[in-house]
Amino acid sequence: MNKLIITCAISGAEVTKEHHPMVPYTIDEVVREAKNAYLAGASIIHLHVREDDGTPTQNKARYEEAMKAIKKVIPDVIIQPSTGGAIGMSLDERLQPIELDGVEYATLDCGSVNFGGDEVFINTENDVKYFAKKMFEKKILPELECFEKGHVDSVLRLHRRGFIHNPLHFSFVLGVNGGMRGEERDFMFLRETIPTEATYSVAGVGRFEFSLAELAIKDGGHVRVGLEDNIYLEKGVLAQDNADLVKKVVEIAKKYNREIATPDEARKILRISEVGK
Ligand code: KMH
Ligand code: ZN
Repeated sequence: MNKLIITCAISGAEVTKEHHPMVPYTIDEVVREAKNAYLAGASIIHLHVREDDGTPTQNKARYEEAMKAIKKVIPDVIIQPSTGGAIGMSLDERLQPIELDGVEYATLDCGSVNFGGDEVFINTENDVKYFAKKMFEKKILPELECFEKGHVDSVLRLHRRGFIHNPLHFSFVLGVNGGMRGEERDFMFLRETIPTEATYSVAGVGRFEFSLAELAIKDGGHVRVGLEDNIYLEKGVLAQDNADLVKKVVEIAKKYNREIATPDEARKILRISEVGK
């Protein structure tokens, strides 16, 4: 089977140090979490940045500082900045990190979803087209984040109409409060919908993190874990840090004889060199 790409979502915008003390805020903490996740087996770091006090920001200069600091210690890692940012940010605020030189990959959120309580993460069809165009122009691979089946269908429609381009790499983000659950049947429904030449990764939120990871590993898909999505190794047992979550995925992968992709192998699997052509 193909090698397994592990993405680590080290920081997020919603989880805080009150939830888990290893959620990184400062640049030093971001580097620590990225480096340890990489050493544990992650080839991609999904990155949100914060001010030192923990406030989420999409500030370009802050991203630049974080990305340079990460690359200094792990130069070959793929850094995937978030263009989702935090709820309530404007589109251009969210897009700031893709203006930086050297960005090869970024998230593209493919539809709106309730985020629990009164919160709605808004991504209209025109927003998706706008983000996709910007990323295509900059030859940045969009990770097509889909929180439910309608988002997948919408991507396929926009792809047929020429607004979203090959290569297609989906991320099924399941288990968000207000979104689609992450049971096996939910995973299968999405997985069977995407074209055979497309690649995909799963990001299970909360208790769905490792059950979905196992399904994807068995199926030849890829996996995202990290404190952004889940803070527990198992019920009631906090992970020590991001690397701890990555290590658990590596253990599951061994069971199914999936070798772990290096960043360069991940670039090939995702066909990053074909982006923008
Ligand atoms: N923080 C969420 C509102 C992404 O990174 O693209 C959006 C999010 C998705 O985390
Ligand atoms: Zn994110």
